[in-house]
Amino acid sequence: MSLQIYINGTFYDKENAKISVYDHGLLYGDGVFEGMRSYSGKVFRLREHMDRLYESARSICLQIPISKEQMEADVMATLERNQLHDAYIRLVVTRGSGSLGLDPNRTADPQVIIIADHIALYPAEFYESGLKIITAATIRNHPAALSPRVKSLNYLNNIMAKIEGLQAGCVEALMLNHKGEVAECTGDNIFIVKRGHLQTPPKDAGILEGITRNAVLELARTLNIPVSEVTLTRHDILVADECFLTGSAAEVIPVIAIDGRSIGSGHVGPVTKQLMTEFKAMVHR
Ligand code: PXG
Repeated sequence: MSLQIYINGTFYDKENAKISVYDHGLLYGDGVFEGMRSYSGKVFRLREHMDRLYESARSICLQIPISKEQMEADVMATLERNQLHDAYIRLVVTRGSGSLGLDPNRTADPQVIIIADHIALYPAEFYESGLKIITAATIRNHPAALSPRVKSLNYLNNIMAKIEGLQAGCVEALMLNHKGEVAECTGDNIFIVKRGHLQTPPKDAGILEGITRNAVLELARTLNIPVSEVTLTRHDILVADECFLTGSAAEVIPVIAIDGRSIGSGHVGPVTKQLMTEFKAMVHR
């Protein structure tokens, strides 16, 4: 049986899961999304993903046609329908189709799409040896242009930075904010360890408030690792003892070099290793 895709409460074969070319999600990137993971049939922090999705939608004046509870149930139904236990779940809500033109009032039918698929993981080697990343010249969205807190369908900004990374042979790239401070990577939040102290940029650095980021902050507190959300510059990354990234897809992934320069020993550090192990345990609890 082919993969079953949810669109507005109905399941379609992957080949037949289609939306209009007039959809403003396609025409203008007008919509919001979430990327989630399920482990042994349980979606990690489903409620937090729902909260962020509905906040993203509210921020762009998009009324999601179903309740959070219904959406949660529909996510679970999509997993079940596809008999997936360890999956990647992409939830998309578009503004819907309408006439050409930016005016969102000319659309009437927001499309709710849920795709549950096998997850394409980074190779194990990245976790064992760590990633090498670069600093992208493309900065993160200016918060006064489009808040980075909104997980919108308009990801070109991050895609441009991703292209810079790929052209330099790196799968991730660091993005600075409009003030030149460290924001985050193209699809992951960033942490450093300095003298045993865990640090990550604050929400107002112009980042997406990652659900994995928040889980790692919680973990650190329970493990009595000193932690702060503090403004970081590229200098702080260059002189850090350890560095790692967090994201639903990547989980906790070590970074051992940036812009061709080793971070700390140039090997995966002990705090990073501890948090990788503890996070793995956490998602299965
Ligand atoms: N920053 C940005 C810009 C992101 O897009 C994160 C941080 C990490 O957030 P979470 O909540 O996942 O810890 C993201 C998340 C994909 C994909 O398909 C992207 C994300 C998550 C899952 C899948 O590219 N980005």
